[in-house]
Amino acid sequence: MMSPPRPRRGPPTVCMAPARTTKIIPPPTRLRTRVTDVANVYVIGHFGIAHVDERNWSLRVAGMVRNPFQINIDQLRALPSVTLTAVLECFGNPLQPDVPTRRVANLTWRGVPVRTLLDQAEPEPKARFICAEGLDEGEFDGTTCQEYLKDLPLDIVARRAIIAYEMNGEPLTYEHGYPARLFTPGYFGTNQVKWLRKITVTAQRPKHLFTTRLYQRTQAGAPQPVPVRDVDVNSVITAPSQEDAVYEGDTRVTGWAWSTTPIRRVEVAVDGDAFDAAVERRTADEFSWQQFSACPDLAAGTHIISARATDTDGRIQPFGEARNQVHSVELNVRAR
Ligand SMILES: Nc1nc2c(c(=O)[nH]1)N[C@H]1C(S)=C(S)[C@@H](COP(=O)(O)O)O[C@H]1N2
Ligand SMILES: [Mo]
Repeated sequence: MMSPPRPRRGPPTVCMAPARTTKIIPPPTRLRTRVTDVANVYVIGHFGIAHVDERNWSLRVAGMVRNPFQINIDQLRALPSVTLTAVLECFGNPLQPDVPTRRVANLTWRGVPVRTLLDQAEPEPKARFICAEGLDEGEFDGTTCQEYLKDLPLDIVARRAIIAYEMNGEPLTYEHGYPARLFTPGYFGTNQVKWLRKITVTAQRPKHLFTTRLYQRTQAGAPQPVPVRDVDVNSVITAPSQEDAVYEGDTRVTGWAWSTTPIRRVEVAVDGDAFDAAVERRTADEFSWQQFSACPDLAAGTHIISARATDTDGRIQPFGEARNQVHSVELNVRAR
């Protein structure tokens, strides 16, 4: 049960409600449609869920710009919009780096390119980042914050980020960031700031719990931790699942694979014997997941089916102890 929103002090634009921890979402093996129903999308709010009154909402664009300004929701909706389909994936609990989460969805987003707003604001030549601020506030990991804050590289944001106000053709729900959120295709969920209120253009990364403390990762061979941005190469098998009745003979194995760059190969393995699956195509500037399929001939008995994706940058899913580790399903194949 969700308790009623608790009014916060200050402007009457937003109330914080506790995050609904009971939302039951299907396991990844049940995400069988290309576009995931909003009902099946995971929800993360570090401080809870913000309920925003759109009549008092505005988005401010400021910082190292020549023309700071703010717009209200009607002005935002009146601007030319784009629609795109892209993956939303949670990096996982920042305090548990090696636990696979498989909180992922593929959604259709509609919104205004951030570039449109930047063109109006005119960033100064030294600007390198945008800092996106959410209206939510509260405590996480023992630290009290006045806002959720993320910094993103200005060049990537100008190229592909949108101020999203619709998911799957409907206005965003409260849980997913109503009335508007930042969405940068190809980036992990932590960057997709919900309940967006401000974009500040800067030359440096701001220090904040959610910018320089949490959501940092040290990649193999790199000396310094880097912020969590590009999604990793990953895949899930969506059929068959363990609960399905599977009979000996040819069985169609399908699933979704995604990364920041397109997927170029998915190996499906039956009890460790790998072969190449067919993979849908994607261009470098689309960010939808891609379907893979294969038809192994399965004998009656127990089999482990797994899928391992490789992207066009040559990144391959690891076998174990990683958030994006190879996904496997155990099947009990029956005799006919
Ligand atoms: N304002 C705000 N935006 C946020 C968060 C948050 O706590 N506050 N959580 C982030 C994280 S970690 C994820 S994975 C995504 C989840 O988006 P969803 O709840 O719409 O699925 O929102 C991101 N944006
Ligand atoms: Mo997340």
